[in-house]
Amino acid sequence: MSPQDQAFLDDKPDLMDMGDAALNAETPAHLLDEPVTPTRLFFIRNNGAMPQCDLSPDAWTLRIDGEVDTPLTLSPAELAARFEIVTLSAVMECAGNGRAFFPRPTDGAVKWGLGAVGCARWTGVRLADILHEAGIGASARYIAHHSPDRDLERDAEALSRGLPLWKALSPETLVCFAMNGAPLEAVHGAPLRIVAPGFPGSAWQKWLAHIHVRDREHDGAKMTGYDYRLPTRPLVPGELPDVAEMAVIEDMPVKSLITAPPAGACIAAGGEIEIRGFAWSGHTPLARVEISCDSGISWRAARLEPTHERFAWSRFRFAWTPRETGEVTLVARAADARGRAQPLISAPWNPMGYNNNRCPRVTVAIG
Ligand SMILES: Nc1nc2c(c(=O)[nH]1)N[C@H]1C(S)=C(S)[C@@H](COP(=O)(O)O)O[C@H]1N2
Ligand SMILES: [Mo]
Repeated sequence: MSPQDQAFLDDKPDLMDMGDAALNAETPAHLLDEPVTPTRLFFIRNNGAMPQCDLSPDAWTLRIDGEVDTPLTLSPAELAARFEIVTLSAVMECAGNGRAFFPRPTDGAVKWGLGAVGCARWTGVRLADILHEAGIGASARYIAHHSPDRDLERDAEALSRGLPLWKALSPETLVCFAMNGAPLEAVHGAPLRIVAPGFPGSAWQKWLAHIHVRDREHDGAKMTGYDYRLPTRPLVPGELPDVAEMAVIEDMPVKSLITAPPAGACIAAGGEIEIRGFAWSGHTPLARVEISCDSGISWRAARLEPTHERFAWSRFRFAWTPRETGEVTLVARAADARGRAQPLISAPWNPMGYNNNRCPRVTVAIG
């Protein structure tokens, strides 16, 4: 990490440095105990070096070109003045969250545990409104995003991802300028970033400077090969399929997180405690959460608090009175409206270790 990266981290003492060459830091699970994750606790994931240019809104423009009728160049102030301003709550999760829990090792530099996820309030304008203003060409299929952050090893963009046109035009997809009611911080993509609820965090392009509308899937940095892609057929763990058998991740799986009690807590037998946390899913709505207080042998339904926002996470609560002393492993299991539940051991192995939505567990001591 550069001294500049270190200074950003020093500002966020609760985050855990992942020890990567770029700035990557996750949130301890027990600190994710609020419906809206405070920005000081929100994980940071950089693929390369922080941009070295001026990130103030006054110094910034967003260029929209490619398969459009009228290329546009707009400042953040013009965006906010010209289009309807929208605020929504949404979970952002890195596709690599949970990578550390694949039983067989995967590639992918950052071995995220549980905390490369958060739920924030995002404010911006709809990407669809901007694209309609530019006039979407008949040949448009995909949009490509470009930013000034650079790769740490090669003279190249660090990350240039994009969205299929259907997602670019969905009402929840934003060009965002504020997070939790304040202008975006530098580490979270100031002054403009993509918000693409339901897609992995990698699609939430930070420091967005250029949108190029294309007639085919984007092939920018970390769009091709094994990056942010899953196999289209089941693999034997360790197997490296042909890259033609890999497809871009366009949806996040159902998942949950236990935020209380914290792992390692000592709890008195006979007293009631609350097991709680959050559950969420991608484009298929969340349906239910179950809790096991015996390592996954028996399960009971948790109370799920309704959320009025489609892509926010939902609080679950479960009252529990431990009777016997000893070590106990608590497990949560969420399922989506298509009946797909979190796997107990691991999600299917894949080369880069994406989308491991295995059931979260915390082990506590009953005394
Ligand atoms: N320009 C740019 N955008 C980016 C990245 C990046 O390295 N460069 N990382 C992506 C990834 S992989 C994730 S998970 C999210 C993390 O956003 P955050 O750092 O605000 O939590 O940003 C995405 N947007
Ligand atoms: Mo990510």
